[in-house]
Amino acid sequence: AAAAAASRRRISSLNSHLCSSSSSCSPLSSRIIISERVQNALQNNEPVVALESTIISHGMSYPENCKCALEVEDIISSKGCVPATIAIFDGYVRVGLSKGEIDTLGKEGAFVAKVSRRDIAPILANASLPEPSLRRLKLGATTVSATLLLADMLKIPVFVTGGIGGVHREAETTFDISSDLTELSRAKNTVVICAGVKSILDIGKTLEVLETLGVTTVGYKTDAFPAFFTRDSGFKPSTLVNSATEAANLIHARNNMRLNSGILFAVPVPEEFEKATGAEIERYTTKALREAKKRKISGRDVTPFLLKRIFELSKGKSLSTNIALVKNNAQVGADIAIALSSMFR
Ligand code: PSU
Ligand code: MN
Repeated sequence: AAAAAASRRRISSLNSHLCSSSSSCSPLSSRIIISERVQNALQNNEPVVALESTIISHGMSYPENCKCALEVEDIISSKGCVPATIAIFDGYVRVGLSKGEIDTLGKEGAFVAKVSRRDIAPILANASLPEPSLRRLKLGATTVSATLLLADMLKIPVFVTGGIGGVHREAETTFDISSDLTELSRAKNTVVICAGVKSILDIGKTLEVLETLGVTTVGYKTDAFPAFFTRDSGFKPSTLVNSATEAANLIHARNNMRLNSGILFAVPVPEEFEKATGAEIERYTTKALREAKKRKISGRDVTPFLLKRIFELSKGKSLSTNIALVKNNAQVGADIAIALSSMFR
């Protein structure tokens, strides 16, 4: 009860932060609990970097997932920013997690729901069930789409992840297009930092849909759009920046024009990690895609299945590249968050 009261107090003071700059504003939901550290940083306009939790529960295996999540938080902290990992626990969206909570998300894989925008209300409502079942879980890991909409609500300027969802290969028959793309088109306060789009997806179609949705795609120090495990997908982003300061200028121009649409920064994996994987990963991807089709895997299970199979087939090689690029993205995200916050000092 004391914790709930403290969190209510924090929310009401955060509401004044959220409402200070615009005339049309709605107070924050009572279903959101923000850690004290994140709350203080937001109020003092210190740089905060949001992080997703599906990458922990469904994107990597235990214990590497938790180790990676904590190391990413440390990288962000050591740069002088505040990390804000987002997930859903027992009826509350939680922003800023403890080590123990991150461990739970990583360990309880099967008992953690993969939550995109459409799943937020049901999982919050499940908290009132006397007994949760496998189909109605209370613990949720948020995807890029859910994390982005929550970060945007809280005006957290930067959100770092590994790879985003996109248009799946053969989407012309399956219609499988990640809600990450729609959410990117809506994000007016938060930008996303990723390592491009995995070739489990159709990268060309993904970029076409992002263009249609009005999302600015930005190569970070490159004019090649990266393909997650490799530095060049063969496709081009819509623009490029050569530094965190240039990135902050771009974000400022977007905000200043009130464009209300998203920006996706794509940071290529550092070269030394690309060499280890490239062509080999493509073979495993093709194999994993064939298996998924044969087993009739669909809906939200597709992406986790493919990621898991590629990790297995590459015997962990793809995992070490994945971890390296997420950490690299964390560095870049922190730099951009710092450049942005120094513009407003
Ligand atoms: N791509 C990755 N790693 C991931 C994901 C995608 O390389 O962990 C996760 C992210 O959380 C992303 C989600 O938001 O998968 C997309 O799922 P879907 O394709 O079902 O929208
Ligand atoms: Mn999908």
